[in-house]
Amino acid sequence: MTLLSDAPSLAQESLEAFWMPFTANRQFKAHPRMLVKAEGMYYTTDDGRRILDGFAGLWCCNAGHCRKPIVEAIQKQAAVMDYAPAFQMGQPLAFELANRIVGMAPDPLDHVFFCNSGSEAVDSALKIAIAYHRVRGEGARTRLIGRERAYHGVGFGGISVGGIPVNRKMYAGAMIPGVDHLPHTHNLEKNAFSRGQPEWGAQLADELERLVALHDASTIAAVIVEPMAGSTGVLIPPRGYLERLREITRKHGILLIFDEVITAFGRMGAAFASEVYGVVPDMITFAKGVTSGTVPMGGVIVSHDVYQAFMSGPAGSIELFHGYTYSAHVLACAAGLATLQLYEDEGLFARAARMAPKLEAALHALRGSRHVIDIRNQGLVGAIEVAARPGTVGARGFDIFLRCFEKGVLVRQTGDIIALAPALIVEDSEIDRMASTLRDVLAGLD
Ligand code: PXG
Repeated sequence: MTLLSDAPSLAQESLEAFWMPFTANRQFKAHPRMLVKAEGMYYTTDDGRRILDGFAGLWCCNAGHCRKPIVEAIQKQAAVMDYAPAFQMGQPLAFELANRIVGMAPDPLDHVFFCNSGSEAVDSALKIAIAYHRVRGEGARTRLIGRERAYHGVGFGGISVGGIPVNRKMYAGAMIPGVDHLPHTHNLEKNAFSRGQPEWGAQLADELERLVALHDASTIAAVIVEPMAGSTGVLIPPRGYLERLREITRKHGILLIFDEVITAFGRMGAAFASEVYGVVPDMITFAKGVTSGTVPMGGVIVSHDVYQAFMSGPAGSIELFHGYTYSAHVLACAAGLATLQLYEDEGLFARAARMAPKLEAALHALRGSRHVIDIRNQGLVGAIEVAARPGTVGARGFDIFLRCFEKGVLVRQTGDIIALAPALIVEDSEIDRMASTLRDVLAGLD
C-alpha cells in the first residue's frame, strides 16, 4: 500500500484533470500547495514542510487532525459494516448519534435529520420549513428570508438565501423564487475593532418587520441566518440582534433557522452558538465539526413541534419525501460518535472558551499593523480585515494567505479578510505563532 505521505510529488500534467472547488485552478496548478499528512495542529506538505493549521482544515477539524479514537472508530466500523440503506432500514449508530446530538442541543430541539454536508443540511432545512407549514395547512408560506453576505453552501436553496454576490451572479436566473434578504450587519464605522459582540446594530433585525409588512407573514416560511457569519469574513452578531430576530419570527409564526455548520461543536466555546447567544431557533443545521471533518456528515436538528407536525398521516406512510443515499452513513456515524466522545473526554468546548481571550489578545495586538482596518473575534474565531488595493479587491488578502503559507501557517482568505479558526486543542504558543506570522507578513506587504 502506498501511503499518501510516501507518494512522490505529482508532475505538473497530473494536476490537470481535477477541477478544484473554489480555487484559482491555474494559479494553483502553476504553484501547487500539496498536503500529504496531518497530525494534531499540523499538516505536512509533499516537500516535507510542517504547516501549522490555523483554520482546522476548513472550519471542521475541531478535535485536531488524525485523533486516534476517531481514526480507530472509522477503521473498525469499515470492517464490520460498510454501508446500510438509510431508507426503510436502520442501523444502531444512527439512532445513537441522533440521541447524543439531541442531548447536546437546546430544548426543545429533539430530532435530527442526517445528510452529508452543510449545503445539504441547508437545503434540507429549507424544504422541511416549507413542508412544515404545508402539513399544518399553511401551504402559502413558501417564502424564505436570508441575509446579505450569508453563506449557506452551494445548493440552489443555499445560494438563493445566501448573500455572497460572486456565488450567485452566474446562476441569477436559476435561483429559487420567493426569496428576500435582510441587510448584513457589517459596519466598520460603528463597530471596527470590536472584541466579541459589537454594540451597534441590533436594530438591523427590525428590517424583518419591513419584509413581513411587504410580503405578509402568511407567505413567509422561514428566516435563515448564520448566528456568526463565518465564510463572508467573520461577522459577529451585534448585541441584541439575534434576540430580536427570534422575537419577530415568533410573533409572525415564521420558523427561525440557525445555520451552525461552522459554529456548532465548540467553535464558539459551547456545543452550539445558540447556547452562547441564549437564543433558541426552531432548527439548527450542522456539519463539519460533528465528525471533526473526518467523514462527510451534516444534519438538521428540528424542534419537537416541527417533527410532530409531520407525524399525522396514515401510520404506514412516509412522512417526509426527502433523504440521501448516504443519510446517516455508518462510517460518518462511527466517526461522529467517537468525535463527540472525544470532545467530552477532553472538555474541548470549555477549552475553546478558555483559549478565546488568548486569541482575542493576540489578534487585537495586530491593530496598527500596515493596512489593517478591522480586527474582530469571538470564541475560537478571529478575523483581520485589510484595506483592498485600489481596483483589485482580494489581491492583498490572497498575498497574505500565500505568504503565511510560505512561512508555515495556514490561514483562510476571503477577499481582503484573513480568518483564523484553529482546532480546539490549540496551544498558547501556536496562537502566538499565528499572530507573529501575520505581523511579519503584514509588515512586509505592499
Ligand atoms: N452553511 C455554512 C454556514 C457554512 O459555513 C455551508 C453551509 C456549506 O457546507 P458544505 O459542507 O456544503 O461546504 C458552510 C460551509 C470558508 C469556508 O473559508 C466556509 C465553508 C466551506 C468552505 C470554506 O469560510 N462553509
